[in-house]
Amino acid sequence: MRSITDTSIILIFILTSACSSDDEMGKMEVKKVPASFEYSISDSDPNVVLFDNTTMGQGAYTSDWDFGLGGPLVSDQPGLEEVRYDNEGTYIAKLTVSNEAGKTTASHTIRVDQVGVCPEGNCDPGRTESLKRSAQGFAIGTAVRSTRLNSTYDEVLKANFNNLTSEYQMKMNIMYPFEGNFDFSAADAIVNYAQENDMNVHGHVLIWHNATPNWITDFTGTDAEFESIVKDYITTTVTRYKGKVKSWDVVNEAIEDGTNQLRNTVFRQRMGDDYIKKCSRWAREADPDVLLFYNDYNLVFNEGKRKAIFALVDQLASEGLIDGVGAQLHIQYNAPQAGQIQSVVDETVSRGLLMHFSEIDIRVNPGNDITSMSSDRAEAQKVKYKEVVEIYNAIPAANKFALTVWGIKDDDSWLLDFWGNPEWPLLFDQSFNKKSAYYGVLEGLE
Ligand code: 9MR
Repeated sequence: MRSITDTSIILIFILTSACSSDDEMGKMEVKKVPASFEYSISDSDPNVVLFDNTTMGQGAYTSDWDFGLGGPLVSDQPGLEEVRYDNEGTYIAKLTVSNEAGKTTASHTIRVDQVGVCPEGNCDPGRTESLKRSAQGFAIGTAVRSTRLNSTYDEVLKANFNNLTSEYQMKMNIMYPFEGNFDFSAADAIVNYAQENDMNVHGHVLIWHNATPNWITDFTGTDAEFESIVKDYITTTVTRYKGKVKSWDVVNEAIEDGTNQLRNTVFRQRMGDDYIKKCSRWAREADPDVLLFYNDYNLVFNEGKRKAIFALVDQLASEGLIDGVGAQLHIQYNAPQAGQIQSVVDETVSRGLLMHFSEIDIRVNPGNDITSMSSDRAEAQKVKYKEVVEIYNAIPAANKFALTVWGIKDDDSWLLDFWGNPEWPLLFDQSFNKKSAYYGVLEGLE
């Protein structure tokens, strides 16, 4: 027989041990939460890191960042943390996770070189600058030919460009050389290359008086038959590249220098003054998602022509038939002045349209007074490239589209044949070396 006292002691013992084991269980449940995070480099800015807090824990805890830049701790917010590392160096980024059980910390080493943040902290000394990685929120383009997508071109293209314009093979004389016979072989090669390498294609150009096949210029049928052929050509072409070509120049250079009137092309003669609207509408119908551009030259030098072009743009815009304006920018080391380029930008931006600097090259020998590239001209060209790019970079984000250089290396430029002067207008010399001009573009992108 147990006495009351014995029973009480046993009860007290049971209760005490029950209580103490509850306490211990409670303590065991609240564990430290192991901190963890990952990071990636922004696609649009090589100096920006995106931090992703991947910590998984139960109960209440807080996460605080130390990005290694010397500032105060930053409490974690939903979504990714975006941090810019402007200067070369090594930084330790830390995430500290705290709860009532204590703190844990995870860290990663962020290394930054002259190109930007190094992938996985690995700054390969062979890493080089890249135009496309330096451009923030818009594409960097160049003109290409299907026969120049290989070997060294391939390396330079992949490293620097993400928007391709066909220099001549997506024009009507090449894509529709004979009645009833389309030839998309070269265009396909360019579009396929772009797709394989994650680049946009800017379609250039559906209608241009200088690239019209003879059978169209000399067409002897009725105007109605002519129009139906052009409609079929535009519909077939735009439909073929639907989802693969991001944007099209619909009509190129429709305004004539001097008169500043609508150029009297066979298209105008056969289809009427509103032929550009008709062509734009057919393109829109074939691919409602494709961006439609009007593209021309001398907008910067010639104010009268600029006014005529923007009057045309307004007509197209009033019917929703245009998304952007292409200013070619075949310019010189000493002209135009920044204000003239800015005027074209202002006209475009005030209309809420996209701005494409679509065919940039900068001549250094317009007066034919040099026989080899001089260091003075190289520097002046660099300064002009930088100026052009800075003007572009300052455009509001919503109006940015792409900067396109008209070719890769100097000796490939159309300007050599066109003017007959020795000329060095592009970003790479004939051996694919980066010129001062290249670094002017990079500096302009900063
Ligand atoms: O640079 C292009 C040259 O290789 C072609 O032979 C020519 C005709 O197709 O077109 C040149 O590019 C032009 C562009 O399409 C429109 N603006 C003027 C460019 C230089 O002529």
